[in-house]
Amino acid sequence: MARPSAGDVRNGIPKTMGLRRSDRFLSGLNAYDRVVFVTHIHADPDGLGSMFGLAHLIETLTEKPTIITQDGPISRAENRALVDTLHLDLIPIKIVDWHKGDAVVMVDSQPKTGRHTFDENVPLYAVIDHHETPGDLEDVAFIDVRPNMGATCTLVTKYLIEQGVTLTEKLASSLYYGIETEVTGYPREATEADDEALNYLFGLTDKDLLAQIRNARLPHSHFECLLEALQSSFLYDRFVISWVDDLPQPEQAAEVVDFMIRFEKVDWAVCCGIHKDKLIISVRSALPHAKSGEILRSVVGTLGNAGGHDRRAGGCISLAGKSVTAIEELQAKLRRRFLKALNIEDNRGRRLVALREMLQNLQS
Ligand SMILES: [Mn+2]
Repeated sequence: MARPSAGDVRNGIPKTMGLRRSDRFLSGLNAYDRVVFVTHIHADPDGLGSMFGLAHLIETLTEKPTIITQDGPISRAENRALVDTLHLDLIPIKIVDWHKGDAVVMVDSQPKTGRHTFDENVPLYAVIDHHETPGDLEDVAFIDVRPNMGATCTLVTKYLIEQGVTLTEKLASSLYYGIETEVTGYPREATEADDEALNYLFGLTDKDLLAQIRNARLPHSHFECLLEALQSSFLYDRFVISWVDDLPQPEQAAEVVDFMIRFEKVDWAVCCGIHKDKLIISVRSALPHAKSGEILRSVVGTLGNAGGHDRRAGGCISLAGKSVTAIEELQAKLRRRFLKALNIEDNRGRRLVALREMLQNLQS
């Protein structure tokens, strides 16, 4: 039998007592006047779909108003397309006027993991997530954290099915895309529950809209960033590390590693890049049970924050200074720590594209 989740234990109500999680989630809201949804900085489709799905659940079954917030910019082209084509109404978290009667619901993230810019002292009613990265769940009344699920949107879809709520095309498309983006890649980080949710949602989606989101048009900076990453990539055994000096958008580090992990000669891809006063790190692995999140957390250590899943992880480090030496030292430190964590000999590495070839390309 599956181990009970933190939610079951903390609330002292085993599932066998018949109260479904979605019932407990909804009944706990009685004490509040309004529901405010928050997700991690630079929201992704899983966070957006989860907020949108739960807001629909609450608005259908209760009289409570809901607001969906946005923490920091959403810049990845597909994620922008999701917000724009579905006309998601997002309130910048900076302008949220927190009320005493607010039930704050955090999805696809956990408190005090360095992934939020709003006041850490704002009390949370619920945390609904699937990350392995432990957050501070003290004093959170409702907890449903299931790291065995591929997506938070899967949990939300289950709540909606349990409560018999009818989905709009727009909502089904957003939940579907939220799950799809979390379980792509190989090996898949998906369970039967994710596939059941995808199956359920598929017939309800707007396929043209999904195609429009998946094939979102890319900005010039996307190609510049990829070129810089390719030219700076070094291989160490089956590990490739790429550097981008100036990441125009923080999510581009993830786009680089999504691309690099397809390389047949590597099992690990890391991209580090500087965005404003932060060093952004993104990791992908092509190995099953790779524990990328844990590895990245050990590599970053006290330098910053990190977390993630088995195959995918992300982190960031606040830069004290942006001098070339300071950044080079940090780069060297991270590279050494990655190689150590992955048990790869720290030799000189070799360039993915030889310098001579780069120069020849420029001359021809
Ligand atoms: Mn997620």
